Amino acid sequence: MAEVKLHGFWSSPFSHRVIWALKIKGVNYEYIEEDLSNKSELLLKYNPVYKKIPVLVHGGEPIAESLVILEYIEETWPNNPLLPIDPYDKAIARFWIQFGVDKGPIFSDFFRSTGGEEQEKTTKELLEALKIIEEQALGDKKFFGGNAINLVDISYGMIAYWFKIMEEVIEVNVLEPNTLPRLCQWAQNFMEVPVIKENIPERYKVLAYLRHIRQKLLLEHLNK
Ligand SMILES: N[C@@H](CCC(=O)N[C@@H](CS)C(=O)NCC(=O)O)C(=O)O
Repeated sequence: MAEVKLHGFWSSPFSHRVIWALKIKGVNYEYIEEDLSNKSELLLKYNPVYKKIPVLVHGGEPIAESLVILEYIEETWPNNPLLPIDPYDKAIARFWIQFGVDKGPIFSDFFRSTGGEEQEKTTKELLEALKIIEEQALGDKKFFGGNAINLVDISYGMIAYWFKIMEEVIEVNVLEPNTLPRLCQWAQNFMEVPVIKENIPERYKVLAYLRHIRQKLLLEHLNK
């Protein structure tokens, strides 16, 4: 089999999407940790457009953007399918993955907001988006994929782990059993899946890292 390499960053939810998919498919790969403050020549060569991780390199050919990589993995290693076979069901799964992309900026706005009206606004927007995900995409299912996780679950994995740590850093709770009971239960179910819980960065390290980023954001805000 052609060699598979993954350029990633230890705390990145985007890297972890790819790691989870490769593990589920049983693909052996070499992991290359990038220093994002001093990106490698290879990363810049492989992803000259965005200069971001993750980048998957298969047989020397680079693929960038985590969701594009996930689709590539699904097509290249069709065992343990992560998308429905039925074209309509597949389109619906892709719709929800795209919804997550469209709502992505709300998550970073939530983390970047520094209190007051701005915080209230981003919290409200986030709650609305999460309610839609809970009611329309998840419903009463255990996972977005039904009884097992699929690419929708993997693409929303950030909500189950990193987002909870983000909430702790900024001391605002949105994903709570009284407001989003089914999504909370999904987060718990997702984190209990062996391939997920065995492949996440350590909580205390992510907490320290996000606290550090938050401090920098607050300082920037003060110096404006
Ligand atoms: N849309 C991209 C986002 C990837 C991304 O934001 N990667 C971050 C790390 S979490 C990165 O490489 N940042 C370096 C930079 O922006 O210079 C994806 O889904 O792969």
